[in-house]
Amino acid sequence: MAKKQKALDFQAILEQVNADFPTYQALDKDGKIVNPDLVPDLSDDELVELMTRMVWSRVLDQRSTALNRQGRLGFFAPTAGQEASQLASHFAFEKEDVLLPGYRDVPQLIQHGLPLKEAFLWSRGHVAGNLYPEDLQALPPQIIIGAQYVQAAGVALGLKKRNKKNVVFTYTGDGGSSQGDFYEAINFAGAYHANAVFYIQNNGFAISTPREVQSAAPTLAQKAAAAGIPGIQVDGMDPLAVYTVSKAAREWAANGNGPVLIETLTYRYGPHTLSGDDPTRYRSKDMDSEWQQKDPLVRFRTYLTEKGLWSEEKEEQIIEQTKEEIKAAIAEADRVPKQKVSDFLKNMFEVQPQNIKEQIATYEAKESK
Ligand SMILES: Cc1ncc(C[n+]2csc(CCOP(=O)(O)OP(=O)(O)O)c2C)c(N)n1
Ligand SMILES: [Mg+2]
Repeated sequence: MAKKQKALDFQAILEQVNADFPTYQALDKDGKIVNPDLVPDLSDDELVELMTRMVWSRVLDQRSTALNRQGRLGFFAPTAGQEASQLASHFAFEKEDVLLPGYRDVPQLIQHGLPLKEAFLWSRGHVAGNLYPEDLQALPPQIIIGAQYVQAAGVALGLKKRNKKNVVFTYTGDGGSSQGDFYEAINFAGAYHANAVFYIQNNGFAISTPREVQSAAPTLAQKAAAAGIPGIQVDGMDPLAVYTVSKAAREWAANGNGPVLIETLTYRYGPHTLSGDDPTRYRSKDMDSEWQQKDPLVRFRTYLTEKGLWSEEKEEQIIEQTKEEIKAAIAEADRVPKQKVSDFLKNMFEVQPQNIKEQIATYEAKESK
């Protein structure tokens, strides 16, 4: 009898399921290299460019927050804290790779080619914010949690069937990794060995729901196992490790080996969105400051300064340039004529059904008065 019990050792099975998902890190919070094998092969110019984008993103976050509070912007999901997770991952992809962002992934979308003006129009809910340049390989940010994963699986299969060496890359959050769409997508993409890189940006919270109650799994990366694909957890505050892991995952997927799931451990300093969330109700000051010690900009700044590639003056210059860029883009967005209801209705269908035609006629009559 005792022998039978031994044959069914669930504790051992559980330990096996939970084993081997370490956190990959190259650069620690003090800006020191802790794993030379994970230091990417980037030129000095590329390293500077990556830091420039991260500083740009921090400024965009600050200015967007201010513009929102002045009533000059619409929807905004803060990104400060997630710069390495967002910009260092994006840095590993090619322009022809297809980006399927979530609502918090606007910085990657702009870096992929969406004009800033259009990003602001999207924030305001203007149809013109969804008219993408022909050569922009991306869909608009997804608001439905996890839905972009299913779309990514489809796009990835399309790339595979057309023998493309490109990939789709998509982002969800820790909360998103509990959605049915998440599992369906990684399973489908895995079954077809489709060209996809799936990100879970684990920032510790789904609005106010802490990561600990989101799943019994100790890592979200291990969810890959059930889909038969590689899963990896990376320090999402470390731009070097995020880049290295992303680049390798991209290559793996582009070469027809199937998808990869990457969990980035990160934190959003701000509220969930600027639509009324108060993070002090579910996060402590201690927790905030613990994560601020891990800040991706601080550690990358230290690393680059020690290499003689960065200075305070350089950073100041980038901050000023970004502010100017934002000022110009918001002014451009202000010059776009206000959206009419008829414009919005015309945007919905290529071939309009009768009821939509009637609604367009009704609104056009009102709008012409
Ligand atoms: C299908 C669906 N359910 C619920 C919501 C409401 N909602 C918006 S954001 C959010 C939390 C998402 O958290 P997470 O995936 O961790 O992403 P984060 O916002 O932290 O980046 C929820 C529940 C939604 N947009 N879509
Ligand atoms: Mg989250």
